[in-house]
Amino acid sequence: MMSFIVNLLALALMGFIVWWFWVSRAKVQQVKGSEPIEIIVKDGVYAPSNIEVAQGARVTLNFTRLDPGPCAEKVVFSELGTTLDLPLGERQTLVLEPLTPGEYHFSCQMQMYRGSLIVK
Ligand SMILES: [Cu+2]
Repeated sequence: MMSFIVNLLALALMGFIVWWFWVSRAKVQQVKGSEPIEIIVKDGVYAPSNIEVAQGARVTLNFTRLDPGPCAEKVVFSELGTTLDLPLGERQTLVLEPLTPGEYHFSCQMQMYRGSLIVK
């Protein structure tokens, strides 16, 4: 009986690990070439929040804000020194020239909503 419980716990742990890795990988959206990326701002998050783009490609980000919170009204790209205003319900486009490889963060003004752009 005891070994049955231990096996069951081990199985549950394995399931949890598989789920954890699957979910964390699913959070990164990979973009091919220079196709535009649609980002929805809703319920305190950017979806997708982790975006991977290829080096040398122009990056087009389309933000649509559905979150009425005043916090969501601007998206700030701190490393790039760029800010984009996000009127509620309107799709706003930001075009970035090819970036050097690295991670570029974007957030709301108070850094509560966060995302990153990974250039590889
Ligand atoms: Cu905020």
